Amino acid sequence: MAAPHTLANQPPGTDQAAGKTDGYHLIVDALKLNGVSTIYGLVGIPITDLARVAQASGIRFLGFRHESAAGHAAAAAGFLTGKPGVCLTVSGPGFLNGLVALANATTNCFPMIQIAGSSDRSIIDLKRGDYEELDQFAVAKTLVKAAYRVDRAQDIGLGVARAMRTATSGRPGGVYLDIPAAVLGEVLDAEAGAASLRQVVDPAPRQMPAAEAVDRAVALLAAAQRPLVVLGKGAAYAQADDAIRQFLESTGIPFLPMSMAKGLLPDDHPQSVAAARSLALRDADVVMLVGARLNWLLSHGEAPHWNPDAVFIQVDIDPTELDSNQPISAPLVGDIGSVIDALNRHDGAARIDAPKPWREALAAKSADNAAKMAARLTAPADATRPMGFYPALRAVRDVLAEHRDVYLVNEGANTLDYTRNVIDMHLPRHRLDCGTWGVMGIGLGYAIAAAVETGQPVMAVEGDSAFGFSGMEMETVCRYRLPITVVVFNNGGIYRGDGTNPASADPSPTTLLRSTRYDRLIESFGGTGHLVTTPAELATALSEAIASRKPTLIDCVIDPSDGTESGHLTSLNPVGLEKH
Ligand code: ADP
Ligand code: TZD
Ligand code: MG
Repeated sequence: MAAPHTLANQPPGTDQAAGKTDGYHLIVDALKLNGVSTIYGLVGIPITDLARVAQASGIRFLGFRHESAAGHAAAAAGFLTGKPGVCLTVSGPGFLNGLVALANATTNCFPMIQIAGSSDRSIIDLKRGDYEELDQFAVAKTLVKAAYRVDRAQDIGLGVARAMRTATSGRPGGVYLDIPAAVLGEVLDAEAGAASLRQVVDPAPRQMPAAEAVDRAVALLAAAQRPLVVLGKGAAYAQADDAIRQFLESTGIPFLPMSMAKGLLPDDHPQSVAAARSLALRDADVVMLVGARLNWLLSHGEAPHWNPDAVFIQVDIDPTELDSNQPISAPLVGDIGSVIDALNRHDGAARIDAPKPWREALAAKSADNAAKMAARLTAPADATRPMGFYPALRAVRDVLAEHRDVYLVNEGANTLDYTRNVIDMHLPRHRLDCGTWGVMGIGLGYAIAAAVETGQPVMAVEGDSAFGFSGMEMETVCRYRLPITVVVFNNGGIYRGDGTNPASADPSPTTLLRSTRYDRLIESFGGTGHLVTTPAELATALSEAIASRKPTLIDCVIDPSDGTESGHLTSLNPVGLEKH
């Protein structure tokens, strides 16, 4: 279909000369004014010209093959930079595809804005049937932090400013900004348009905790026999790395990083108890949660995983998070940087000193478990079977040890669990994974954003099923020539390859084609593919890929019998009459 005739169809710049502007230009101007330098999206009616105008104005537009991946990229950009990542979609189904990512960003507390064009309200509201008709505003509202609709071009500046403020301030999240097609094409006086724009001042203002709240927390920590700090991805997001490190090192309190907080302090830090997680949770008497929720990922703070007498301190920007699972004895509501600064400056901070017997017990357990892990990683391979997860990850670990600045994206079930446990991180915000929802499909979107936003090499370690959710974005990776290496752990299935299926002549529900050559997929896009069957081949391919900074896909053949159903989450599967 032909694009609507608007000023945006003209070469860039001619609009200003005529003293006129339009909705397309105003959106781009409003985004630029608020520091947006990249848009992740997928074009079509009515937003194609919006992407063109953005590009012509110097904003980078990354065009994807599916809106979910574009949305996940915007979400990752939000996590990495602390500024909302922007995703641009068409109306109806394109909007819905992107909405998965916007909801996921909201769940993970990442700042993101999805801008979608929408159809004619007078047709939508009477359900008269329009091209890609959907009441997008009503749909989005229930799933995201906030939804706004701009009904007049003169309100674009206000709409963008509100989206910026809402996505970033307080608990970050996803904001939907609905722009009807008619508003995009609306022409108005350039001067009035420019005057309508707004720059948001201090989009995420600091929020200091009250003095008595800090006193309360310090008193609990000073009296603790077995204190523990849990660092969540909120702590990574807060970019208060030095203050957090100072607090932990001056108090000696052992810390447990949640998966996306790995690297906030290096995983080989002597106070990390990642390798003694069970003991730390079971015995800690005072637990300080920093940007981590007591949700399913932390067993809701319940026994037997946790000490039933544990007392909780929680540092969070959202007061309604507190007491959502366990009673919080010392709420510390504020932004993590301000709260940790207040703790560091408190007169009583010097009295906080994690008792030696507790530190020694955790260190001993960590050493014990680390030795067990080392034994698993160095066990001689069974030559009669394909490579298992451990030998493969040993190769990944050894290569990454030489390249600590590489960003690691990770999704799958067994692939996720094994990789998280084996691969140490050394730098903050360098690990991105399935997060709070345990969602598949984030892989290539997150990897693309990490490469675009940081300029660093990225490695995505993907289960073969997980990869399939965004695999077509390999073309995007190749088109933009991004320094991304994707490793597909090809075990021929969701969780594991089943081989034969006693229940039906069809493949089992968890089966995927084991013979798939994922390396050939990238070759069709002009990238580099490798098929590897040994750890040595994997290590060589990885080193080459990182050094080349060129798009690479490594199909890594994994023993289909090595994984377990649902990885570490087997127990979440309901059991009915029998185990099927
Ligand atoms: P994890 O999954 O790593 O345990 P969660 O996503 O459950 O982490 O928790 C992140 C928490 O961090 C959320 O409750 C969110 O409100 C909080 N948060 C995010 N940014 C900040 C910030 N700058 N200051 C304080 N809390 C924050
Ligand atoms: N769909 C979405 C969007 N998210 C999900 N989490 C799932 C489906 C269910 N699911 C998991 O929880 S893990 C997984 C699916 C489909 C894939 C596991 O297979 P894999 O990894 O090949 O990626 P392993 O290494 O074979 O376990
Ligand atoms: Mg698999």
